Amino acid sequence: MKPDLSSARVEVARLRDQLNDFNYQYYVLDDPCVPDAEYDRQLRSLQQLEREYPELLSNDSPTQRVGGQPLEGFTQVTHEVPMLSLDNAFSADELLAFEKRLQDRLNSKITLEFACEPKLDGIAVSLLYDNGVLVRGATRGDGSTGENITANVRTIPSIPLHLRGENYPPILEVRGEIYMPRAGFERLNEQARARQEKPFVNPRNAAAGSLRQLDPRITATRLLQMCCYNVGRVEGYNLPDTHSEVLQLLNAWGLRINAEMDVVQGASQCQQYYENLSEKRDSLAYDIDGIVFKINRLALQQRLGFVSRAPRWAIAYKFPAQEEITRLLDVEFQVGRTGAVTPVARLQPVFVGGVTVSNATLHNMDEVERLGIMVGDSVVIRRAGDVIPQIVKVIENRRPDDAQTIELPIECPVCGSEVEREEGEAAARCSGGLYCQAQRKEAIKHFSSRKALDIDGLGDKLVEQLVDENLIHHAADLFNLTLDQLLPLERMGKKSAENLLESLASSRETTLPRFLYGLGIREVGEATALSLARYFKTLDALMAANEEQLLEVDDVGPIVAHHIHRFVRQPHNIEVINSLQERGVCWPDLQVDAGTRPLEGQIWVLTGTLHTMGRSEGKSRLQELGAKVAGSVSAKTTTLVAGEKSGSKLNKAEDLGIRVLNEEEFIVQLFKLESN
Ligand code: 5U1
Repeated sequence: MKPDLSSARVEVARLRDQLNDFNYQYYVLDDPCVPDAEYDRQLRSLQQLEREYPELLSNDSPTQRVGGQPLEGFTQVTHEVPMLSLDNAFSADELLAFEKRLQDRLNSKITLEFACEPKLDGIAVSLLYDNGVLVRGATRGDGSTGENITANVRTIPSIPLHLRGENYPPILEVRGEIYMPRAGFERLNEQARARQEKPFVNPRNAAAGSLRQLDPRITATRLLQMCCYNVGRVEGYNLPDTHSEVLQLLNAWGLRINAEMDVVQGASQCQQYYENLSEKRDSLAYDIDGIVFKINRLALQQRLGFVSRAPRWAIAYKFPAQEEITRLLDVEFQVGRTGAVTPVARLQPVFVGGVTVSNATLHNMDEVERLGIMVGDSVVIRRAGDVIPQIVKVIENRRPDDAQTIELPIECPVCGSEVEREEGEAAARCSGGLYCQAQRKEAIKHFSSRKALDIDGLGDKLVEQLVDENLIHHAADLFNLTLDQLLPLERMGKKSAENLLESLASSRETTLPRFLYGLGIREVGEATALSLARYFKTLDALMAANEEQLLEVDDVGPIVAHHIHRFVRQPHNIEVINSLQERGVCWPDLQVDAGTRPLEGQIWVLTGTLHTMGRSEGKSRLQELGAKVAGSVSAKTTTLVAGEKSGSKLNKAEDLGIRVLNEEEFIVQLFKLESN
């Protein structure tokens, strides 16, 4: 039954307060208090009432985030108080020099107090609240004039349309950074790739592109966030004495501030903060490019004032750049274990993200084409976190006249066999199989790797030497090596040679899943090897299976079945498998009882550091219980185990409403399941 107007008004106010509280808990405090379904139910009730009583509609209602029509263009906004930029420091010495400049200017040697927080790699914006209502959102622009992006900022859930509480200033203009968390960036690029569109180069560009949309409905689909770091203008209100207290106040009014914000004494503690955050950087849910240090006392800030467009009282201590420009000197083609011929960029060495980079993979010829890259080009390379360096784009207007096109070789650069490219496949492959020395080396490296036979002391360089010296041709030859053969090798002492022979002897005893994985069959990773072993229980049964029988196995589709079937029928593979067994490689029989696999059908993901057992042990114990363990979180994930320093996977799981266990909860679960 339709309520009367006055009870509708009360209910509308109650629902708005409730929904604003939920939003605040979720987006500003990162502490969700109700399931998404509850939020949706209340939002729908509010929408229903606002439809029934349009006179109760208001612009700051949580139902009104996404506006109607696309804009024709952005109008200009003048910043009454200019939006400043920051001076930079790039070393501990420059930080000390900053402290000294401040002390000299203040004519005092007292230890200065600094507020510190990460410098987010996003877009600086200003938000204007008039009597608590968000009336304007603007980009920084040149600091004096920016663009009016109100319709777009309204779609960002961590930006309140109305300030919380009652005790806010009649006029408040806050500044901060709008950024795209890494999980949102990955999701956006996955979608772009699925639509064959060009992905964004980095989260910052993705955030900028999202804010420049004329249609706010598009912005609303992008995962954006805002963290506030300063007050531009305030009227009718006395701010507290310190910057850190101002931030707490902003937070109480419903604005998001950075959770890493801290207050420290003197440059030495600033340096400590910088180092701690450098270590934490990769595990944060968002990109940062440095730390901002600000004199905490506002009175001191005022005494120090500004030089040109930057305050004297603040500095951005930058991390080593993650993007740099360098030149593509050459492209070489490397041959991998499965014969894939990969173009590798040889670069003019460049210091980026804290290391010198001189190589980057170009993945395949599709990528070469997508980038439109030529030898001699100036390129932007990016190294974020532990991720391998990527060439993100070519600076076309710097292309030299003698730039050369990159061509896929017709013959394998290692063995001279024909290079083939199957239809629908991005990779080109050397057709030489185990005749190709490069493929043989990679196959042996894979066979001895940690997840396969785990042969201690047999590094990549040693495998290469052994193959180059013709001491081994395939994996089985490893088990015939003698001390006399090893001792003359480069950098091989007697002790290392003896240790290697010992670890070879002990690695003979393995498990069927490890052995199958170690064979290096195309598309057979750890999980598939485990499923195959569980299904067939013996190697003979697997080798005798036809493609139809292989398709019965979990994880095995037609392509994988085809690769396995082909592999176990090739005479040289049969020969290697037989020799390995003749030379003592063995495993215990597998007797897996279906009753002991309570996690059958579930998909788990492990992330962060697990102190008690490590991820690899956690993974195999889950697999023993029947779970599939995946590397990334998707809507199909059943449970995420989040160890210490969990980053974007945790955020994504939370966004998708997936069950998350911490390390302790995970161990309790494991014990329970294993003891059943
Ligand atoms: N975290 C943070 N980023 N950031 C950027 N604080 C901060 N402060 C800024 C800027 C431009 O400027 C104020 C010092 C005015």
